[in-house]
Amino acid sequence: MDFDELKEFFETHDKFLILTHKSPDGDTLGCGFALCSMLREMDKQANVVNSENFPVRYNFLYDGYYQQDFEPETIVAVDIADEQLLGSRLMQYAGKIDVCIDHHVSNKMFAKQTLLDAEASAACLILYEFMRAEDIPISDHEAACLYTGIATDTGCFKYENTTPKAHMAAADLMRFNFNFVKINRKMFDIKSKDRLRVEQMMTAEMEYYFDDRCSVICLTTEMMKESGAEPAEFDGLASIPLTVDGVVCGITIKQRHEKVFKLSVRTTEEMDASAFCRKFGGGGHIRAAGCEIEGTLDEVKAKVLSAVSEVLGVSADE
Ligand SMILES: [Mn+2]
Repeated sequence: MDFDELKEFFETHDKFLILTHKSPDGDTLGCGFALCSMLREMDKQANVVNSENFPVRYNFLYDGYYQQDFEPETIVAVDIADEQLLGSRLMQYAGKIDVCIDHHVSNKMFAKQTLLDAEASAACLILYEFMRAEDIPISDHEAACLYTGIATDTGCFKYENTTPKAHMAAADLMRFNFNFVKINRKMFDIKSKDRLRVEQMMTAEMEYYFDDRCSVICLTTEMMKESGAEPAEFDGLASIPLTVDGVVCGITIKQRHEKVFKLSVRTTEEMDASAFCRKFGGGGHIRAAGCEIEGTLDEVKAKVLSAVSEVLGVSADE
Protein backbone atom coordinates (compact mmCIF):
# COMPACT_ATOMS: atom_id res chain seq x y z
CA MET A 1 0.00 0.00 0.00
CA ASP A 2 1.13 3.59 -0.48
CA PHE A 3 1.03 6.65 1.80
CA ASP A 4 -2.37 7.88 0.54
CA GLU A 5 -3.92 4.46 1.08
CA LEU A 6 -2.46 4.29 4.57
CA LYS A 7 -3.84 7.73 5.43
CA GLU A 8 -7.25 6.69 4.13
CA PHE A 9 -7.00 3.48 6.17
CA PHE A 10 -6.26 5.39 9.38
CA GLU A 11 -9.11 7.83 8.70
CA THR A 12 -11.68 5.10 8.08
CA HIS A 13 -10.74 2.81 11.00
CA ASP A 14 -10.63 3.11 14.77
CA LYS A 15 -9.73 1.25 17.98
CA PHE A 16 -6.17 0.50 16.92
CA LEU A 17 -3.95 -2.06 18.57
CA ILE A 18 -0.31 -1.50 17.61
CA LEU A 19 1.87 -4.59 17.86
CA THR A 20 5.64 -4.29 18.40
CA HIS A 21 8.11 -7.18 18.04
CA LYS A 22 9.49 -9.35 20.82
CA SER A 23 12.86 -8.35 22.30
CA PRO A 24 11.75 -4.81 21.42
CA ASP A 25 14.26 -2.29 20.10
CA GLY A 26 14.22 1.48 19.61
CA ASP A 27 12.73 1.19 16.14
CA THR A 28 9.69 -0.96 16.88
CA LEU A 29 8.94 0.97 20.09
CA GLY A 30 9.70 4.39 18.58
CA CYS A 31 7.45 3.64 15.62
CA GLY A 32 4.74 2.13 17.83
CA PHE A 33 4.55 5.04 20.26
CA ALA A 34 4.83 7.72 17.55
CA LEU A 35 2.03 6.06 15.59
CA CYS A 36 -0.12 5.69 18.72
CA SER A 37 0.33 9.35 19.56
CA MET A 38 -0.44 10.34 15.96
CA LEU A 39 -3.66 8.29 15.94
CA ARG A 40 -4.81 9.67 19.30
CA GLU A 41 -4.14 13.14 17.90
CA MET A 42 -6.55 12.17 15.05
CA ASP A 43 -9.15 11.45 17.78
CA LYS A 44 -8.77 7.71 17.39
CA GLN A 45 -8.38 5.21 20.18
CA ALA A 46 -5.02 3.43 20.10
CA ASN A 47 -2.77 1.32 22.31
CA VAL A 48 0.73 -0.09 21.92
CA VAL A 49 1.47 -3.63 23.08
CA ASN A 50 4.45 -5.94 23.32
CA SER A 51 4.80 -9.58 24.27
CA GLU A 52 6.94 -8.53 27.24
CA ASN A 53 6.87 -5.47 29.48
CA PHE A 54 8.29 -2.38 27.79
CA PRO A 55 12.02 -2.29 28.68
CA VAL A 56 12.99 0.41 31.19
CA ARG A 57 15.89 1.35 28.89
CA TYR A 58 13.33 2.87 26.50
CA ASN A 59 11.17 4.54 29.15
CA PHE A 60 11.57 7.99 27.56
CA LEU A 61 9.56 6.66 24.57
CA TYR A 62 6.52 5.86 26.73
CA ASP A 63 6.82 8.67 29.24
CA GLY A 64 3.24 9.88 29.84
CA TYR A 65 1.75 7.00 27.87
CA TYR A 66 -1.32 5.29 29.33
CA GLN A 67 -3.41 2.35 28.05
CA GLN A 68 -6.85 3.32 26.77
CA ASP A 69 -9.79 1.11 27.59
CA PHE A 70 -11.43 -0.30 24.43
CA GLU A 71 -11.96 -3.51 22.46
CA PRO A 72 -9.43 -3.50 19.58
CA GLU A 73 -10.88 -3.52 16.05
CA THR A 74 -7.86 -2.71 13.92
CA ILE A 75 -4.54 -4.49 14.27
CA VAL A 76 -1.35 -2.79 13.06
CA ALA A 77 2.16 -4.27 13.24
CA VAL A 78 5.29 -2.12 13.13
CA ASP A 79 8.85 -3.25 12.29
CA ILE A 80 7.68 -6.90 12.23
CA ALA A 81 8.94 -9.04 9.33
CA ASP A 82 7.46 -12.33 10.45
CA GLU A 83 4.57 -13.30 12.75
CA GLN A 84 7.02 -15.48 14.70
CA LEU A 85 8.40 -12.19 16.06
CA LEU A 86 5.13 -11.35 17.80
CA GLY A 87 6.13 -13.37 20.85
CA SER A 88 3.90 -15.68 22.87
CA ARG A 89 1.58 -13.03 24.34
CA LEU A 90 0.74 -11.49 20.95
CA MET A 91 0.61 -14.73 18.94
CA GLN A 92 -3.20 -14.57 19.26
CA TYR A 93 -3.12 -11.81 16.61
CA ALA A 94 -1.32 -13.93 14.02
CA GLY A 95 -3.44 -14.05 10.85
CA LYS A 96 -5.48 -11.06 12.04
CA ILE A 97 -3.11 -8.20 11.26
CA ASP A 98 -4.71 -5.56 9.06
CA VAL A 99 -1.67 -3.41 8.27
CA CYS A 100 2.05 -3.91 8.65
CA ILE A 101 4.55 -1.04 8.37
CA ASP A 102 8.01 -2.50 7.86
CA HIS A 103 11.44 -2.08 6.29
CA HIS A 104 12.73 -5.68 6.24
CA VAL A 105 13.35 -7.14 2.79
CA SER A 106 12.49 -10.51 4.36
CA ASN A 107 8.93 -9.42 5.30
CA LYS A 108 6.64 -12.45 4.94
CA MET A 109 3.67 -10.34 3.81
CA PHE A 110 1.48 -11.85 6.53
CA ALA A 111 -0.71 -8.75 6.96
CA LYS A 112 -3.80 -8.00 4.87
CA GLN A 113 -2.00 -4.86 3.64
CA THR A 114 1.69 -3.98 3.95
CA LEU A 115 3.53 -0.70 3.64
CA LEU A 116 7.00 -2.04 2.92
CA ASP A 117 10.07 0.00 2.06
CA ALA A 118 13.07 -2.32 2.13
CA GLU A 119 15.37 0.62 1.34
CA ALA A 120 14.35 2.48 4.48
CA SER A 121 16.89 2.47 7.33
CA ALA A 122 14.13 2.07 9.90
CA ALA A 123 10.38 1.61 10.27
CA CYS A 124 10.50 5.02 11.98
CA LEU A 125 11.86 6.53 8.77
CA ILE A 126 8.83 5.20 6.85
CA LEU A 127 6.43 6.65 9.42
CA TYR A 128 8.32 9.96 9.35
CA GLU A 129 8.12 10.14 5.55
CA PHE A 130 4.45 9.21 5.67
CA MET A 131 3.65 11.98 8.16
CA ARG A 132 5.58 14.57 6.15
CA ALA A 133 4.08 13.46 2.81
CA GLU A 134 0.54 13.56 4.22
CA ASP A 135 1.05 16.84 6.09
CA ILE A 136 0.32 15.27 9.47
CA PRO A 137 1.71 17.46 12.27
CA ILE A 138 4.58 15.92 14.26
CA SER A 139 4.73 16.60 18.01
CA ASP A 140 7.98 16.98 19.96
CA HIS A 141 7.46 13.60 21.57
CA GLU A 142 6.71 11.93 18.23
CA ALA A 143 9.88 13.51 16.83
CA ALA A 144 11.87 12.02 19.73
CA CYS A 145 10.35 8.58 19.06
CA LEU A 146 11.03 8.73 15.32
CA TYR A 147 14.57 10.02 15.82
CA THR A 148 15.30 7.22 18.29
CA GLY A 149 14.22 4.50 15.84
CA ILE A 150 16.33 5.92 13.03
CA ALA A 151 19.35 6.43 15.30
CA THR A 152 19.19 2.96 16.86
CA ASP A 153 18.55 0.99 13.66
CA THR A 154 21.50 2.71 11.96
CA GLY A 155 23.80 2.25 14.98
CA CYS A 156 23.89 6.02 15.42
CA PHE A 157 24.22 6.61 11.68
CA LYS A 158 27.21 4.27 11.30
CA TYR A 159 25.83 1.09 9.70
CA GLU A 160 25.65 0.43 5.96
CA ASN A 161 21.90 0.99 6.01
CA THR A 162 22.47 4.68 6.79
CA THR A 163 21.19 6.72 3.85
CA PRO A 164 20.94 10.38 2.89
CA LYS A 165 17.22 10.06 3.64
CA ALA A 166 17.98 8.88 7.18
CA HIS A 167 20.28 11.87 7.75
CA MET A 168 17.75 14.25 6.23
CA ALA A 169 14.96 12.93 8.43
CA ALA A 170 17.20 13.17 11.50
CA ALA A 171 18.17 16.74 10.57
CA ASP A 172 14.51 17.71 10.22
CA LEU A 173 13.57 15.96 13.49
CA MET A 174 16.40 17.65 15.40
CA ARG A 175 14.56 20.94 14.98
CA PHE A 176 11.90 19.72 17.39
CA ASN A 177 12.18 20.17 21.11
CA PHE A 178 13.71 16.99 22.50
CA ASN A 179 17.12 16.08 23.83
CA PHE A 180 18.89 13.99 21.19
CA VAL A 181 22.19 14.18 23.10
CA LYS A 182 20.54 12.51 26.08
CA ILE A 183 18.91 9.89 23.83
CA ASN A 184 22.15 9.02 22.03
CA ARG A 185 24.08 8.87 25.26
CA LYS A 186 21.46 6.57 26.76
CA MET A 187 21.26 4.37 23.64
CA PHE A 188 24.94 4.16 22.75
CA ASP A 189 27.29 5.26 25.55
CA ILE A 190 25.84 4.31 28.89
CA LYS A 191 26.15 0.83 30.32
CA SER A 192 25.52 -0.69 33.72
CA LYS A 193 28.42 -1.81 35.91
CA ASP A 194 27.24 -5.39 35.40
CA ARG A 195 27.30 -4.91 31.65
CA LEU A 196 30.83 -3.53 31.76
CA ARG A 197 31.88 -6.57 33.78
CA VAL A 198 30.24 -8.89 31.24
CA GLU A 199 32.08 -7.15 28.40
CA GLN A 200 35.39 -7.41 30.28
CA MET A 201 34.75 -11.11 30.76
CA MET A 202 33.93 -11.55 27.07
CA THR A 203 36.95 -9.67 25.75
CA ALA A 204 39.24 -11.52 28.17
CA GLU A 205 37.95 -14.84 26.81
CA MET A 206 38.04 -13.86 23.14
CA GLU A 207 39.85 -16.31 20.88
CA TYR A 208 41.51 -15.53 17.57
CA TYR A 209 41.88 -17.79 14.54
CA PHE A 210 43.24 -17.72 10.98
CA ASP A 211 45.88 -15.03 11.40
CA ASP A 212 43.57 -13.06 13.70
CA ARG A 213 41.04 -12.62 10.90
CA CYS A 214 38.35 -14.43 12.86
CA SER A 215 37.52 -13.79 16.51
CA VAL A 216 35.20 -15.89 18.62
CA ILE A 217 33.61 -15.42 22.00
CA CYS A 218 31.79 -18.25 23.74
CA LEU A 219 29.23 -17.72 26.42
CA THR A 220 27.96 -20.70 28.38
CA THR A 221 24.98 -20.73 30.73
CA GLU A 222 27.46 -21.48 33.51
CA MET A 223 29.44 -18.31 32.75
CA MET A 224 26.22 -16.31 32.71
CA LYS A 225 25.17 -17.75 36.07
CA GLU A 226 28.57 -17.20 37.67
CA SER A 227 28.69 -13.54 36.58
CA GLY A 228 25.56 -12.79 38.61
CA ALA A 229 24.40 -10.33 35.92
CA GLU A 230 20.82 -10.16 34.62
CA PRO A 231 20.19 -12.12 31.37
CA ALA A 232 19.48 -8.85 29.52
CA GLU A 233 23.10 -7.78 30.15
CA PHE A 234 24.15 -10.57 27.78
CA ASP A 235 22.16 -9.21 24.82
CA GLY A 236 23.84 -7.30 22.03
CA LEU A 237 27.35 -8.63 22.61
CA ALA A 238 27.60 -9.78 19.00
CA SER A 239 29.28 -6.62 17.73
CA ILE A 240 32.25 -6.96 20.12
CA PRO A 241 34.36 -9.54 18.20
CA LEU A 242 34.33 -7.42 15.04
CA THR A 243 35.63 -4.34 16.85
CA VAL A 244 39.16 -5.76 16.75
CA ASP A 245 41.38 -4.36 13.99
CA GLY A 246 41.99 -6.92 11.23
CA VAL A 247 39.07 -9.16 12.13
CA VAL A 248 36.77 -9.83 9.16
CA CYS A 249 34.50 -12.33 10.86
CA GLY A 250 33.37 -11.94 14.48
CA ILE A 251 31.42 -14.79 16.01
CA THR A 252 29.54 -14.97 19.28
CA ILE A 253 28.48 -18.43 20.43
CA LYS A 254 25.88 -18.31 23.17
CA GLN A 255 24.47 -21.33 24.92
CA ARG A 256 20.69 -21.66 24.72
CA HIS A 257 20.16 -25.13 26.15
CA GLU A 258 22.38 -28.02 27.21
CA LYS A 259 23.39 -28.87 23.63
CA VAL A 260 22.02 -25.93 21.65
CA PHE A 261 24.09 -22.86 20.80
CA LYS A 262 23.02 -19.62 19.18
CA LEU A 263 25.52 -18.17 16.76
CA SER A 264 25.72 -14.45 15.96
CA VAL A 265 27.97 -13.60 13.05
CA ARG A 266 29.21 -10.12 12.14
CA THR A 267 31.41 -9.55 9.10
CA THR A 268 33.21 -6.90 7.04
CA GLU A 269 32.90 -6.64 3.22
CA GLU A 270 35.14 -9.69 2.87
CA MET A 271 32.48 -12.10 4.00
CA ASP A 272 28.73 -12.65 3.61
CA ALA A 273 27.35 -13.36 7.08
CA SER A 274 23.91 -14.26 5.76
CA ALA A 275 25.25 -16.90 3.31
CA PHE A 276 27.45 -18.28 6.08
CA CYS A 277 24.54 -18.71 8.50
CA ARG A 278 22.32 -20.24 5.82
CA LYS A 279 24.73 -23.21 5.80
CA PHE A 280 23.49 -23.90 9.31
CA GLY A 281 19.82 -23.23 8.59
CA GLY A 282 19.88 -19.60 9.75
CA GLY A 283 19.93 -16.28 7.92
CA GLY A 284 19.83 -12.53 8.30
CA HIS A 285 21.57 -9.57 6.73
CA ILE A 286 24.76 -9.54 4.68
CA ARG A 287 26.91 -8.18 7.55
CA ALA A 288 24.90 -9.49 10.51
CA ALA A 289 23.29 -12.90 10.67
CA GLY A 290 22.58 -15.77 13.01
CA CYS A 291 21.76 -19.45 13.33
CA GLU A 292 21.44 -22.22 15.87
CA ILE A 293 23.74 -25.25 16.02
CA GLU A 294 23.33 -28.38 18.11
CA GLY A 295 26.14 -30.22 19.85
CA THR A 296 28.62 -29.68 22.67
CA LEU A 297 30.50 -26.38 22.70
CA ASP A 298 33.62 -28.07 21.29
CA GLU A 299 31.64 -29.72 18.49
CA VAL A 300 29.89 -26.47 17.61
CA LYS A 301 33.17 -24.54 17.58
CA ALA A 302 34.83 -27.15 15.37
CA LYS A 303 31.95 -27.02 12.85
CA VAL A 304 31.94 -23.23 12.80
CA LEU A 305 35.71 -22.83 12.45
CA SER A 306 35.86 -25.35 9.64
CA ALA A 307 33.11 -23.44 7.80
CA VAL A 308 34.96 -20.14 8.36
CA SER A 309 38.20 -21.65 7.04
CA GLU A 310 36.40 -22.64 3.85
CA VAL A 311 35.06 -19.14 3.32
CA LEU A 312 38.42 -17.50 4.05
CA GLY A 313 40.22 -20.12 1.96
CA VAL A 314 42.65 -21.20 4.67
CA SER A 315 43.43 -24.49 6.32
CA ALA A 316 41.19 -25.32 9.29
CA ASP A 317 44.01 -25.99 11.75
CA GLU A 318 45.54 -22.52 11.90
MN1 LIG B 1 13.71 -1.77 12.44
